[in-house]
Amino acid sequence: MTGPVLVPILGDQLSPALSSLADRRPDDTVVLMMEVAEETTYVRHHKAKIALILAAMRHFAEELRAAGWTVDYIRLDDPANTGSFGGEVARAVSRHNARGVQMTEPGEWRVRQAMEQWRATLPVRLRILPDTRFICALPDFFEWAAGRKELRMEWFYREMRRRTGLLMDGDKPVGGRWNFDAENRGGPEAGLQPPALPAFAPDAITAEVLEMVAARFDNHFGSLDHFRWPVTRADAETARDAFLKERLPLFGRYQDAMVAGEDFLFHAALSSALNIGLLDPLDLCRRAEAEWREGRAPIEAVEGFIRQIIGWREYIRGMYWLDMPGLAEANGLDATRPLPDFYWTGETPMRCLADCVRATRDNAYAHHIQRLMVLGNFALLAGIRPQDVADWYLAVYADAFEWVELPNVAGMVLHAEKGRLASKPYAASGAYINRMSNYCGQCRFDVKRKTGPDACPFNALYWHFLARNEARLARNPRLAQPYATWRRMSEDKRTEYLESAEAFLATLEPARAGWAR
Ligand code: FAD
Ligand code: DLZ
Ligand code: SF4
Repeated sequence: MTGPVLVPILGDQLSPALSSLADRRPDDTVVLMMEVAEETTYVRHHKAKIALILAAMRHFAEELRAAGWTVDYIRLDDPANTGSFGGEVARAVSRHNARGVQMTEPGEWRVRQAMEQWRATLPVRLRILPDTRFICALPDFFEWAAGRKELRMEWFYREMRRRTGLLMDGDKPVGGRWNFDAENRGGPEAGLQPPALPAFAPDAITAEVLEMVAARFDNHFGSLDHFRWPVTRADAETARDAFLKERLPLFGRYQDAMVAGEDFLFHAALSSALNIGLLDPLDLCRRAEAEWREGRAPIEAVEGFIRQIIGWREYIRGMYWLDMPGLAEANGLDATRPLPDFYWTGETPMRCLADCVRATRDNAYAHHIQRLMVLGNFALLAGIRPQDVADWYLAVYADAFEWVELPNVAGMVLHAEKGRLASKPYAASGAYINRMSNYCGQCRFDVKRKTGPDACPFNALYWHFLARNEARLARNPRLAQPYATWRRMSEDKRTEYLESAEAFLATLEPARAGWAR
């Protein structure tokens, strides 16, 4: 074959600096972009997630064409579309008489496995290059992890600070501390008024995608009425600049707060733009650092934000590739309950959960503490099957790709890997949610009551969780105090907690089949 080199670019690889383009010349390359049924339905993604990715892909194709690249763009409704990456790459190789295929490694294990199979079937060589948009290359992460007994994020994060020089004074952290987390625990103070997110009116390309998604994916979860995500690099940069100016200064203080009806608070809402390649993580961190150096944002906000990106985001990605494929099957706490239906409908008298599901349905977004301490905490305490929970998170969030979703769900939230990512499960009773939110005042349950039909269900579920996992968790030093409290309770009190939790669990309706897959 004597034609050009084919460079397939996936829906979360929308960066002009992609490694697969770095050594290519436009006159000897065809870029292939593919809208394929398999990717739109391997879980039944939120409508807004599909719209985001397809609209961003179509805009990126235009961006590449304007820069001189030849782009072969396959649309979902093309009658010849085979519906899979593999089928479309094979068709394109033959259509262009391509002499080779060159790609940046994909973000998901599933796709990587499929690509390895293509090597046997494609008539030309397939070259797979590392994804250099991440700050820590995978071999470096594996080297960091090798031989360590405990793979704690905090140690990795310090390495990344040293390596990037972010918030460093020579070899010392600025302000004399690595971590300002203790200053980041502000609750929902009355009158908290976060600035609105910038709104991007759909242009003709986005409007066409929204119409197609509404018609074709009508039976998928979620609403398109509030579609707000940036789908071009220019809009993502506008969203970034608005965050740095208007919300970053208070990001740290209210990072863990939850306010009913305030869906974004002071969070960045930039994860989808980062994950699909419209923003560069290191560039974003350098801009955040500049806000602190120029006195426009306090250190606890900027350090907290940078930690999420060079710390958590990079660490989570490394852990995914380190622990796959076992991570997808992990169920260290033997949780077997099916996902309750209210995760899809939002129909539950528990105000906190109802508001988090409502926000998820409206925006394909919930902020971190809603995902971790409300939706995730409930799944942990109620013993929901990790694979059901992971499918739900993968389907419902605009920023969800398995490399970032799965370690957060299975590792952080469900303790399915028995503490590899978190030294203790993030289990909490209603008191935590009450402290960090204004949900409980609007709830039919009483957060102060411990048992009975009017008591906040999180309270009895918390003890039920600890009791049923005693053999697995009681030796964890970080749980010594709650287990000591449990053992000090009278037999009657313990029975009351367990019976109250059982009575509540018996009311949960399992999700109707077919929502996620
Ligand atoms: P901010 O709160 O403003 O944080 C800034 C950035 O830090 C985010 O944009 C994100 O890139 C990064 N970040 C923060 N926390 C994490 C984390 N734990 N892991 C990785 N990156 C992080 N994030 C995703 O991008 N995709 C997911 O599918 C996803 N699933 C999650 C599932 C669960 C159960 C939990 C607890 C967290 C999950 N997260 C996921 C992490 C986090 O909740 C989101 O990144 C964040 O809510 C995105 O909103 P934001 O941009 O406003 O983030
Ligand atoms: C999530 C998604 C969706 C919904 N649709 C497409 C698509 O049609 N074409 C495409 O290239 N990518 C899509 N994606 C993103 C892919 O699922 C993602 O690139 C892989 O999972 C690898 O991370
Ligand atoms: Fe949630 Fe319990 Fe508070 Fe109701 S009382 S909002 S269920 S934590």
